[in-house]
Amino acid sequence: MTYLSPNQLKQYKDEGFVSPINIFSKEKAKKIRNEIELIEKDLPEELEKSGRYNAHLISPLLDEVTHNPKILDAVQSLIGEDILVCGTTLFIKNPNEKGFVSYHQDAKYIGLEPHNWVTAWVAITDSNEHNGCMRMWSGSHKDNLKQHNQKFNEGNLLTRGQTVMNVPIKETTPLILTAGQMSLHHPTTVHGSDLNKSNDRRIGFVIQSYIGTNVKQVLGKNSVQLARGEDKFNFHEKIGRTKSLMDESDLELKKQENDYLQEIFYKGSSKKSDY
Ligand SMILES: O=C(O)CCC(=O)C(=O)O
Repeated sequence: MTYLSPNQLKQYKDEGFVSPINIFSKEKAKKIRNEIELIEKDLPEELEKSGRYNAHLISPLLDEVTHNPKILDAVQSLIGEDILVCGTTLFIKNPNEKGFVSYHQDAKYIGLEPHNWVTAWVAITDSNEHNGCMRMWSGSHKDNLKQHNQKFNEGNLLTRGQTVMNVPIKETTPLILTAGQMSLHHPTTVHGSDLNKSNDRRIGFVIQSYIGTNVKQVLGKNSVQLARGEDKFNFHEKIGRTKSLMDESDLELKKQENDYLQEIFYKGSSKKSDY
């Protein structure tokens, strides 16, 4: 069992994140990367733009990561034993592209309430300061949600360029991970990431997020998978897990889920004037 240790729990409580946590080997990470790249080769647009959401529905290896018992043990330490998977996102930064992520709080736009949920960022390649790893504003989760300005900028990997202003970037903590490790962050921790200045891709597979069964989607709807325990609330429709790579019906399900997600993102946008 790899439930979080008292020190790790303290780090999460004090800083709003815990990292690094070993999950699988570098060799396993390479196999997962190969599967992602096979999908990109066979279906060139499938994982681009809004297609980068919910790739676990069409990739058996990403499904395996999403339901990995070591990850779930750590998540259970933070949100309890009844756990749903609400979605996943691939954050890929290719070399020589202008990809970055503006500083934001996930809870500002995802519509999941209450905040009994956590995001797991799993490194499929090494992730470090040179290739644009995530950076966390330690302790920022203790304040309320902050104002986000909408700053459209070519290269911003966030849909609407949601940006918290005046982040003390020099004081933020880089989450340096080797392939096969993960970090966990709190819904209100301010975080972002810089450009990839290396010669290789930086690939993060993000379970966004693991939610307690008591959590509702207040901006729209999205389906979930039961990851562990029991769902006594039944707030969300349940979907199954993929059995084969790029299955036709799984591709359709992924499209349906990603359409729901776009509605959530844009509903969030019109409701809140600061987006
Ligand atoms: O991958 C990145 O650089 C940012 C990811 C992110 O914002 C998140 O996981 O919430």
